[in-house]
Amino acid sequence: MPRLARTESSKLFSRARRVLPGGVDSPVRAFGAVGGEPPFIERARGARIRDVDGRTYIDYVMSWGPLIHGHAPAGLTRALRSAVGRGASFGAPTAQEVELGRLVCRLIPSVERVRFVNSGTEATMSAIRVARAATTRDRIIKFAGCYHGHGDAFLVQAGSGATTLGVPTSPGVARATAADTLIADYNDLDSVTRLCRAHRESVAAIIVEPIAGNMGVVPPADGFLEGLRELCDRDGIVLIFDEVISGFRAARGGAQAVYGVRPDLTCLGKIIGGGLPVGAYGGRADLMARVAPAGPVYQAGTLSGNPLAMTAGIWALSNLSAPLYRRLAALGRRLADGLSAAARAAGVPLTVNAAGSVLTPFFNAGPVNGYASATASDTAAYAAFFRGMLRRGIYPPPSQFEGWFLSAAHTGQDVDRTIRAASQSLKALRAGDA
Ligand code: KE4
Repeated sequence: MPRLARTESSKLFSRARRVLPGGVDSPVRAFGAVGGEPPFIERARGARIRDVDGRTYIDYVMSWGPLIHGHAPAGLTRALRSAVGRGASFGAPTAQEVELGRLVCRLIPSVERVRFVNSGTEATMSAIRVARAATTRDRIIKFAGCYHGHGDAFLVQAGSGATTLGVPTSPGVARATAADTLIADYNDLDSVTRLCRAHRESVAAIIVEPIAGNMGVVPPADGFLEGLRELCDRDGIVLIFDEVISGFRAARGGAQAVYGVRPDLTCLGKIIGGGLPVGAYGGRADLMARVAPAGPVYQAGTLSGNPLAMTAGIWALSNLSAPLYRRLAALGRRLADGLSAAARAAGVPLTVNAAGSVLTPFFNAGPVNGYASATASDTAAYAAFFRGMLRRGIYPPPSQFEGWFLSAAHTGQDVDRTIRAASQSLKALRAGDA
């Protein structure tokens, strides 16, 4: 049997593993949960990515959410080309930070003041620090399966890559730190009420993804977010919405605009930077007034608010329009309905949860409404389905517990081609030859 020539991606992956842990800079990219080796991407445009071996794919990872306008939109490229000639970073105030800050406060009314950082992780780490300072309490409540970045306080029953790789509670997190992180069940208000009662006067914050995206997509049950708001008002707890995924994705005003629940602090990322590294936290003026140098809560960052990233964020947020969200929602419904129909025709149990332009097909008879039901999904079936889609030129997230993202660049034809590929992959799965 002649040896297959090694692909350029495979050669790169071998070299990568000699210098980068696992060959990647973020665990989920290594395909550990779906088998095989990851293609190394050389370039992208619109809804398509191309790997170093010249293969192109319709992309549903979209850099894990930031690229609501698609890859390399012409306007963004022009804006960055113009900005880069004026310098990448000054470590000094710039007009661009003010412009993006005003945009964020206008789009998300609960955000009266905002601080830019460089990642969603920095945003959530900083938000709980503000909450602890404001309440002089130490404990936080998070939800099993929700992911808020890799800050120590959050790597307790975390979702996303932590769940994907089967390490929802990471080694290296100090026991004392983990002890201050209390775990409730998403969409289960009683589990939160019990923790608040048991730890009365010691809970500083409840942090929640208002639309969960890191156990796969799980929308909030009716009354869940309202119930958290009431609990926080009753017990003097800071309510933090981690809208790193849902911010500017669920609607221009984020999930809080969709559900009409006003958090005290909001964490943002992904779309806010248009693909460049930007995170942000913000909210009530009285809370944010505690952040240095206005107040004593220290938080800083060399590249925070740098003019290149701000330029990308300004372009990304300035080009969010009502017609864009209507079109994305229609595409999301078309893809969700098509995947469900393909699974029914193939006789494969599948539950598709969708929230506008982000969705997850769970290999699970359903319903999927929390961490327990999400993690009961057949991850081996997802892995086989994933490999079938990749072979057919579709690039979904390499994990059952992530969202599939649509963008302004995806077309109805892209979605129909994706559904055809899914139908073939599901039939092959059912026949046992995926
Ligand atoms: P970053 O530090 O990765 O910018 O943001 C952390 C974060 C915070 N909050 C939510 C709700 C998030 O989804 C994330 C990061 N999302 C994951 C994927 N779901 C990033 C992908 C990765 O880890 O490679």
